[in-house]
Amino acid sequence: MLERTLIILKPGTLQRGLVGEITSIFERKGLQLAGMKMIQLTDKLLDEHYAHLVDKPFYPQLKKAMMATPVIVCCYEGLEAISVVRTLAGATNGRKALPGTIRGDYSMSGQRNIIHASDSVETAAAELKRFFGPGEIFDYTYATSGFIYADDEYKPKE
Ligand code: IDP
Ligand code: MG
Repeated sequence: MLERTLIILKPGTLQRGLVGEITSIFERKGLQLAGMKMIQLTDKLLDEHYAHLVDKPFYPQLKKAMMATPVIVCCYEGLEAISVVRTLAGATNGRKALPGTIRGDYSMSGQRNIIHASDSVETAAAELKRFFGPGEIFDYTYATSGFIYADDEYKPKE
């Protein structure tokens, strides 16, 4: 299924000068960039986004770190994009994530782990709505689709 997923380049990605390197991983994989912008996260946005973590003892620290600088939110599109990006991201804890994954290659922390990636169809839809307004996610034909997918996998509309 053609899916869209949300990726957040966390403050560490910006501070460590890794924005280009990390986005190039998605580009070279063949995912299509459908939206991208720099935003400052707020208490309200983070309490919604991390609703499953608000009661955890590490939450205040996580929130502070996520608001330390602006972040870049990205929407990438592709066949099974949600699970493809989760696999590229690797395990939550950078020390445990496998080499070859983004967290495995670029992080040493269970918390400062470089990127966020949506984990299901439902969360992707809710997260994209949370971070992108109307008109900020774009439909356009990726000229190279025919070299990324076989015709029986995916064919863009003419
Ligand atoms: P995910 O980012 O791999 O989906 P979640 O469990 O949804 O992992 O947690 C969201 C974020 O909260 C993680 O990416 C990480 O930054 C932070 N986090 C999760 N578990 C811990 C923990 O045990 N200690 C510190 N930070 C954590
Ligand atoms: Mg998560």
